[in-house]
Amino acid sequence: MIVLYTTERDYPWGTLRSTHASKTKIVLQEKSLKYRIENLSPGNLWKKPPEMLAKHPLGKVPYIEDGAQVIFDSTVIDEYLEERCPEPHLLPRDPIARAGVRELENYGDEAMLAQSVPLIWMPYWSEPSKRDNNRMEQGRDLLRKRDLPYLERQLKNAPPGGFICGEFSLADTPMMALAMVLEVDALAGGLALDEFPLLARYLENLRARKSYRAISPRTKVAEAASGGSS
Ligand SMILES: N[C@@H](CCC(=O)N[C@@H](CS)C(=O)NCC(=O)O)C(=O)O
Repeated sequence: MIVLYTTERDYPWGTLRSTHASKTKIVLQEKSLKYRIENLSPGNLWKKPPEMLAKHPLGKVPYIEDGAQVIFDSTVIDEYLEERCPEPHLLPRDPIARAGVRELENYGDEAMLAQSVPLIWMPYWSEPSKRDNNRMEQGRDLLRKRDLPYLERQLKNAPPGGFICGEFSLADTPMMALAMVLEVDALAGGLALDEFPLLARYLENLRARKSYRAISPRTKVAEAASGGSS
């Protein structure tokens, strides 16, 4: 069975999860792979204890164990899972379409999950009185001005299928994490999506997917600690 190392915690304002590990959880769910969660304390991401550094040289999550094999980095893990268990396909066969999926996946990861989204998401791991609201607003601004207009344009030109590259693919996995973050942020009166109608509908499509239940802020840690049938 695959073990997914991540960070998840229940709060009164929703269950929070590592955004990058959520990308991998979605792939495990979409492929109905059997897995269990090893839930690390969020403090380990700062302390980086030796047992964590032994598995991931940067002491980040996610990493997985597949038998004796340890694999780290959400994108690397997700492509590994795609190769190990190709059905259902999350990468198209056509090389150009495949490059398109990887571009969007990379944008989601490098621009959003590594830059704009943490400015909003990290403060939610603290009590409301300890949150840096200016920092959160900077993150929302970056989304509003750079990332969401780009996604709205991509959705306008996307092939039919309802997702960012047409059929559901690896490109949608960081957007699932975005859907999770914006769901929590909306409860706190966060970002309005009126200027981005295609994106608003797309995020609802993502939240309606069965796999989203495993990362939904409404799903408690204990309710999504394992999954899969094969
Ligand atoms: N490129 C890595 C990024 C992973 C990452 O930044 N994970 C965050 C949690 S969502 C983390 O571990 N942060 C701690 C740190 O940056 O040291 C991946 O895709 O897995």
